[in-house]
Amino acid sequence: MAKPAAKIKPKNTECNYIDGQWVTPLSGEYLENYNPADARESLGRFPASGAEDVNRAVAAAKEAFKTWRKVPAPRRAEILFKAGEILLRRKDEFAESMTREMGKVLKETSGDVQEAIDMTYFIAGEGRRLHGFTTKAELPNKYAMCVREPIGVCGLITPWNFPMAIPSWKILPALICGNTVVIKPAEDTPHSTYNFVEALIEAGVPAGVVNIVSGYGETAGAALTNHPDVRLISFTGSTDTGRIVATSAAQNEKICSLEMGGKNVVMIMEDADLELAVEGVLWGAFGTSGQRCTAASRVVVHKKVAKKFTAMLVEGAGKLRLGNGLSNKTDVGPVINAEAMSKILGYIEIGKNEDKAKLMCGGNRATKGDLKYGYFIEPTVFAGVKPYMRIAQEEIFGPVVSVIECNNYDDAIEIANGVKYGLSASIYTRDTNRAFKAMEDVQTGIFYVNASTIGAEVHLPFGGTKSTGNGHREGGTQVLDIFSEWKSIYVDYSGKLQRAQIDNQ
Ligand code: UN1
Repeated sequence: MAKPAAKIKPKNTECNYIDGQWVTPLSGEYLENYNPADARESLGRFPASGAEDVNRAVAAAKEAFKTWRKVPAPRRAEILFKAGEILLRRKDEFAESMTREMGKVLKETSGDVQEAIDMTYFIAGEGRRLHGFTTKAELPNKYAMCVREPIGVCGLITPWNFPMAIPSWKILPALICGNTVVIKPAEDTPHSTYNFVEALIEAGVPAGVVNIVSGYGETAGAALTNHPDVRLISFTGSTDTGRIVATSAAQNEKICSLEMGGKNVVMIMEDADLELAVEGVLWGAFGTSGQRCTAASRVVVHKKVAKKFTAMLVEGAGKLRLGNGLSNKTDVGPVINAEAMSKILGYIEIGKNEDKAKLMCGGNRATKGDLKYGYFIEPTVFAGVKPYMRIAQEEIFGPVVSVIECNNYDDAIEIANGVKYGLSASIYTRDTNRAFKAMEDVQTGIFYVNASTIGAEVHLPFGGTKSTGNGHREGGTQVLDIFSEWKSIYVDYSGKLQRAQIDNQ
C-alpha cells in the first residue's frame, strides 16, 4: 500500500496571520510576489484572501479587544520596545527582502526599516504619556476630566512604496491606544509587512491583537472597509482608491483616516545655492524611483537661474545609475510593476505630445542588459513646463520631474499652490525673511527650507491639505487623535441631589 503523502506545512507567507495562528486562506486563492528588478524571479505566493478570511480576522480582533484594551498602556509599550530591538537586529535582512519585493535601493529600504524602528521607540514612549486633562467643573465638589479611550477593531490598508514604515505608522499607534488591528498590506509588497508583524509576534503581541489578511483591494480591502465590526479605517494610497474607501466607511459610520496623493514642489529662488538645490531635487525626484507621495515632482525655478539650474539637473540625472537595488552601484531601482511602468510612460508621452513640454533627458524604459527583465524607467526631466499642463498637475508616481519657470516669489507661490494636492513643498533661498514668508504662504502639511520635499521624521505630524487627505495627521503625538476617542468624565463628590445643586446655581 502506498504511504500517504507527507503533509507539507505551508510557509507563513502562504498564510494569513489570524488569532495568533498562521492559517491558509479560506478563499483557497493566492497571489504571486515578483521582484520588479527582475520579473523572472518569484518571491513566493501569498494569500489572495476573500471576505470569509477578513470576517475571521475581524472576529479574532474583536474578541482580543476585550482584553487588550485593559492592558495598561505602559505594559503594551514594553512589547513595542521589544519589537524595536528585534527590528534592529534583523534590519539588514528585512531591508534586503524589501529591496527584492519593492525594488528601491538598499540604502532606502534600510531607511524604511529604520523608520519603523524609530516609530516603534517613539510610540512605545507614548505608552507612558497617553495624557488626558482635567479642568474645572461648573459646580463645587465636582471634578471634570477627560481621557483617551481605544476605539476597537481598526482596519489598516497600506501601500507598497513604504511597505514597512507605513504599516508601522498605523499598527503601532493603534496598539498603544489599546485597539486591535487587521491589516491588509499592498498586494505587491506583502512580505515586508509580514516581516514587521513577525517582529511584533516575537516581541509578545497576544493572539488576535494583530492580524494580517493578504490580498487585493477589490476583495480583501473592500471586505475590510465594509465590515460592520471594523470601527476605523486607516488608508494610505491613491486619491481615487481613497475616495472609494471613504465612501464605504461613511456607509456605517466608521472613523476614516486617509493619506493620499501629492504633487510636491521645490521652489528655487534666484539667490539659492544651486548645488544644494540640484542635489535636493535629484534625491527628491528620483529616489525610490519617484514613487513617494512626498516626491519632488515639480520644480519652480526663478527665470534668472532657470537655465543654469536645468543644465545642472540634467547633468546630475544623466549620471544616476539604474539597476537592481541590491547592488551598491545602483542609484535608482525599478518601478513597482508593469502597470505602473506603462502609466508613467503614458505620462511621458503626454508631456511630449499633448503638453508639448521639452524633454531634456530620459523619457524611455531602460532595457539594456538585465534591465530588460525589470521595470526600469530612465530619470526624466521636462523643461518649459507650464503650470496648467497635465504633467504639472497630476500625480505621476515615477521618476519624472517638471521644471517650471517663474518670474518672482509671488509667482512661485501661486504656482506652488495651484494644484489640488497639498502634501509637501520646499524652498531654496538664502533670504531668511522670504523663507519664513513661504512657510506661511504655502498650503501644504509639510514644508522644508533648503532641503528637498522628502525625509519626514516620525515624531512630527505627517499629512497634507486639500485632496491629499481628510484632515488627519499620522506621526507625531497627533496620530493618537486618529486611534483614540475622548471620554469626558464628571465626578460629583458633593453627596447632594443633583437637582438641588442646580437650583443653587
Ligand atoms: C510616502 O511617500 O508615502 O518623508 C511616505 C518621506 C518619508 C515617508 C514618505 N519619510 O519621504
